[in-house]
Amino acid sequence: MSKKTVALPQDFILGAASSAWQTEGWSGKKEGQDSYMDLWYKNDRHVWHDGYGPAVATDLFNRYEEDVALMKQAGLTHYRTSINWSRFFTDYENGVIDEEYAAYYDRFLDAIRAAGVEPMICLEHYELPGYLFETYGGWSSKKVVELFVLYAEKVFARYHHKVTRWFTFNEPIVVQTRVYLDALRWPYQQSTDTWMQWNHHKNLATAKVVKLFREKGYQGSVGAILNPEVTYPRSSAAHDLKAAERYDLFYNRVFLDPMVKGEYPAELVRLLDHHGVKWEYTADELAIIRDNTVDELGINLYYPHRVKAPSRAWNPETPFHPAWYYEPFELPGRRMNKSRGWEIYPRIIYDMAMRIKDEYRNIPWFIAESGMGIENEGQFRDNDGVIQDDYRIAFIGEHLFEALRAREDGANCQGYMLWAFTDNVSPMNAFKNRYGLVEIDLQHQRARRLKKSASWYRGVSESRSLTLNLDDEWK
Ligand code: BGP
Repeated sequence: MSKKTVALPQDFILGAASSAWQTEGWSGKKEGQDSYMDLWYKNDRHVWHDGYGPAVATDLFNRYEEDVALMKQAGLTHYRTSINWSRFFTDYENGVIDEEYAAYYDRFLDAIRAAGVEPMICLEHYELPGYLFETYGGWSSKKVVELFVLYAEKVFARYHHKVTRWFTFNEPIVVQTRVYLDALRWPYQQSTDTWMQWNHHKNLATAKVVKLFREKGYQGSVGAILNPEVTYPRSSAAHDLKAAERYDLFYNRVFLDPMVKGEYPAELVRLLDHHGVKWEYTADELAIIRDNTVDELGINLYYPHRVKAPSRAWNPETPFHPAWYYEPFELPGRRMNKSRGWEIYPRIIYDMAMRIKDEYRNIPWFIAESGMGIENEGQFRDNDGVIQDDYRIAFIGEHLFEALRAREDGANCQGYMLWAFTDNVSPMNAFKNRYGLVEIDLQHQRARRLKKSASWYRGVSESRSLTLNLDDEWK
């Protein structure tokens, strides 16, 4: 059996991620504290796998002590999650804090830190308050930008001595893409204008929060967690290259450029204008974005995105959608995670790292999510009841290796975080695909059990070295 071993730099993050809405459950939640995700679940429960959703999730709210102990056992150096905006206030307009929820969060953060794990906190991981969604159309409204800044102000004031690494959003492009561009999620409205307005307001909100954090003089940093997709063209022919370049503009650079370089790509603005996409922005807003770029990025990387030039003309009755410029391309023979339908291609980590190094001033960044959701994981349970997730160990090993290789080649990659720490609730897929180092056993009152990968992860974390079984890669 051939093996190779690589060292992890001493300060390299080896962590795991999750979010408030996917774990905490509704215990203690008050009337009027629904998030957008809660509203979607309440309005459209039949699309959620087996009816599971945010209502109980992993019941973290009641079980965080147990989970924090497991963080230690899994060897995490860092843990990323979010604060639930929709539960943090009883009055979003006036910033009246829900003391009960805020106190829970105090205890949770204290426990994480006491376990020697560093918390990293997102202000929003899709937990836009339902009230703001219904009253103002959510991120369509400049009022909501102001209320988000108020929320950030209150959160920083309360927790700044417990948390130093903050992030405004997790995957800020996702909700509006699913709801307004592709109309795949409740309330199923197609409006490319609204999609772009949400994009802009989330960029603006990020810059305003960065500004606030600096003005207050808090110690630490403010970044964002983005999900740019490493986009490969089908071929090196001009029409396929253009498809990839346009995809990159609409889905990746729409956040990467304003957040890191302080401005929207001129070509993106031109194309939006050309296709009549209407979004409201002012010179003052663009100046705020220009002057307040983020300190660091977390990047979620799951699969490669492959495109080709479109083969059919656009239906003139269909409003503009970026797919005007591309069609998905499936690489014959690609290696797949069949449960999730995502291609596995660890090289995306290295390629993204080099792009950030060359095009985004080598800003500090880390892999904020990487992982493998597997259906029916119970089939891999051994006689002792432990899930033998060797496929996850191989997946992490190969992806982590690419991060370390990139770092040796000058990338400013600060670490690797697995999605997810425990199994949890995915949008719609709920508990179907299991991602965790820790199993949540739904048949036994959500009992927690470390999977084989958790012990392996701890070994890597403690030894600061990764050993890859090269034969595994080619099975
Ligand atoms: C990311 C989200 C996570 C998580 C993950 C897994 O996009 O930030 O919240 O859900 O994807 O994907 P999925 O839940 O779709 O299987």
